[in-house]
Amino acid sequence: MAYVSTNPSNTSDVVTEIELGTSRTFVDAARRAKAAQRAWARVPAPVRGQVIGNIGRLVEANFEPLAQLVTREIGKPIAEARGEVQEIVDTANFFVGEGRRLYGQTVPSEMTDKQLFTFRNPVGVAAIITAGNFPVAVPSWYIIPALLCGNSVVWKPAEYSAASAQAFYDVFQAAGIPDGVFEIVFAEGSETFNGLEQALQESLVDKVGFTGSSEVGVRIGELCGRHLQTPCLELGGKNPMVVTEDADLDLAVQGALFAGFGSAGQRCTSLGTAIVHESVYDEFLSRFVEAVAAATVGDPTSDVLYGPLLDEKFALAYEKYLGWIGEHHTVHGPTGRITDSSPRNGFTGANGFFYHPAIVSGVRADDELFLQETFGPIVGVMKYSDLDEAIELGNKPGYGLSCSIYTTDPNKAFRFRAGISAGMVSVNNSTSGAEAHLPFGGNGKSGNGSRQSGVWVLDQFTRWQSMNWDYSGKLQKAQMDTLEIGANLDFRLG
Ligand code: UN1
Repeated sequence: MAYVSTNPSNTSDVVTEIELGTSRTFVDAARRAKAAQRAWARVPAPVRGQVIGNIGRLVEANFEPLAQLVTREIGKPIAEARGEVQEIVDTANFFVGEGRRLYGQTVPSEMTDKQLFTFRNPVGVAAIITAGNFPVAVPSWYIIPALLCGNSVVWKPAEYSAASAQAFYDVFQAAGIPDGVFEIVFAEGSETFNGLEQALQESLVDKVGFTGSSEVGVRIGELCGRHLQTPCLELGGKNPMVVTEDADLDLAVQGALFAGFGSAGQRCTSLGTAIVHESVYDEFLSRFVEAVAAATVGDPTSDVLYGPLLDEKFALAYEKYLGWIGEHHTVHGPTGRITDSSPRNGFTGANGFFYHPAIVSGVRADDELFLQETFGPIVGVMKYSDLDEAIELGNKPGYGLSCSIYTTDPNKAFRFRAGISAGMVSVNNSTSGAEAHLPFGGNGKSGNGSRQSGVWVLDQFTRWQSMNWDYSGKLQKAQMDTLEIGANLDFRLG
């Protein structure tokens, strides 16, 4: 079946046409990956690190075309697309060094003439399934460490970012990865799921990495659980931003603007609800509304706050979320698609999936709008009166990816950090903006506690193996043949 990936800023611009595979295509790729993995694992880690270094250099050499392609295919503003490509380079740079570390330990034994060791072993074949809102950065968070650790990878990117995925794949292949070690498969969700199920049954996949919706994450978690596997799940978010009574409001508004509307609110780390202290609520709200009204929306190849939604599928889902706006809410400005009959000041876009930014105030804790992820340019605003209440509200939707607090009081910042369930906490910063070497991941509906990036992701793509080596020349039994040193435990001072 053919799939046509179009430019969401101008739907008559066809970016690429691809052939979608079936579950069989997926299983075949997993089989090739399985066959290639052992030889790859035997390549010394520092040499695998060199390949990762080459990937970093190749991405740098192809930086601008890759960023432009991301902008053309999913409508991400070019400045953010460049940031995204930079994130691949940052990840590669980090893992070059890890190729020379990938440390195990030497551990003392309780017996003489015996030594204990630990080693990190690759897991095997990693099946990586990613979304298209970060079509190249997020895949790199999985694929680079997976390869570095000696795994082979089968990657199923989102169809609607197929051209960006193919470009990413081609650049990686140019770095000298042996045949079969990195496979790409284009397929729809249901075919992928069936293929994954079969591949797990045939022991062709040893680890699953998935970035996408909580709903699909649950299904993948169930499937992996049946095969005694723990997937690395990076799911949705309903990320709160708390603005305290002592916050620098200009800073908070700037942060809310970027967190809520950057990438048209389509990051899993996007701001969901601003929870604002009652004493600064009106002031924050009016400044926020003003800032959003003044922002430029439109052509993502230029300097805009945001461009179109990723694809038609996302536009339709977003329209459903807009339906959650109720009578008790106040909506500041028009909502829905930007058209000739619903224009926006300073709009620079054309015929694409462009939507008005929506600020909805008067949000309540039992609103769908408060409880569910609303992937798109919409931010809820609500009031709180004491910090414990704000923390409780922040946790209530049951996600736990990222969050933010704007405050000038360290006491509040640390109380918030300890109370909030999110995997990432920003203080005086946007809810988005993870750096490539800090743990990234969520809890609750945002994930199963797995963490990507930095040294933390090594635990996803390796398994610890322990070794003990007795060179005493006799059988020494652990716990039984250990040396004992006597002590006078009845000894007391005075
Ligand atoms: C995602 O939306 O899946 O911190 C990841 C950020 C980005 C990553 C978001 N660097 O917002």
